[in-house]
Amino acid sequence: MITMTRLEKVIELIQETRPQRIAVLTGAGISAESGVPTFRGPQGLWRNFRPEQLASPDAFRRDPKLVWEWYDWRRELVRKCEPNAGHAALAELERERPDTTTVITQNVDGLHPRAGSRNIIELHGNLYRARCTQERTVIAFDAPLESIPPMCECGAMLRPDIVWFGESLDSADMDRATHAASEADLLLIVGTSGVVYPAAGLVYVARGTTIEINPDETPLTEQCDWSLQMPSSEALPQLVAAILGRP
Ligand code: BV8
Repeated sequence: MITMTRLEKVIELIQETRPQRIAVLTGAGISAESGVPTFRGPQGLWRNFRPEQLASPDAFRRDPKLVWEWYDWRRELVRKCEPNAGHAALAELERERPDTTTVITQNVDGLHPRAGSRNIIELHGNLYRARCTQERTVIAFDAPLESIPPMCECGAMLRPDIVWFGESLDSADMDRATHAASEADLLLIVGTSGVVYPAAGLVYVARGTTIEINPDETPLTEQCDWSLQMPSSEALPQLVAAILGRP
């Protein structure tokens, strides 16, 4: 008796149910194989700093220079990374199904747009944007820092266009993400430890099939219909091929 692997069972389920509306919630794990450090775990970004120390309005008020140095370090690190087969598979899915594919990402690394995805909801902002602390205008921010902290033309300080702990997410983004997650026939939860809210809460509004892709178990695992404990760069190309009805 040859037992089907869990991945084969999931692929068979997708081939039978032929889900149309696909939403994907991604976290740092989808970028791990691109060389971008995750937050938690042995090599995580947080191993040296506690999130509150750097990714919070208090940290920025206390020491904007330190916070900007940390984000500048991350921008330069991510700039050297390339999207991987997982990002590419989601971009391919959207090319084939432009009206029914939504990527909801917690990541600020900009690898989804660099891979070609367009219908993206960046819940936590983006490393390559900055916001004026006075006028709240948002600018593309990709140049190496001339001065730390960088200043807006109006004379006020710029801050990273990132949602910090204790800051509310953009309500329009959360509404769009909640709509996409609840309307999806299939919600993929990829590379997230499922500890940060309100993003992790999107799994609980899903009404379609939920599949987690993560080598580790997370607090979301038992909430999902399926858990594929494997790297996303291996799983996503196979799941996208099944969704697109390819052999
Ligand atoms: C909010 C930007 C309303 C920064 C981030 C007390 C006071 C204030 C708030 C709270 C509080 N208690 C709880 C909260 C709510 C808080 C929260 O959830 N805290 C948690 C930690 C307990 N949330 C907030 O503050 C949010 N705002 O609630 O506003 C409010 C206002 C005031 C008071 C109360 C509420 C704002 C949350 C956004 C914070 N900003 N990022 C920056 O990036 O610099 S969150 C940060 O964590 C990142 O953005 C990241 O996206 C996010 C989640 O992490 P993950 O993406 O899941 O990454 P992680 O490393 O954890 O996991 C990676 C996973 O990948 C692992 O499971 C691993 O196994 C897996 N993996 C590894 N390799 C692979 C893989 N998977 C697949 N393939 C592989 N190859």
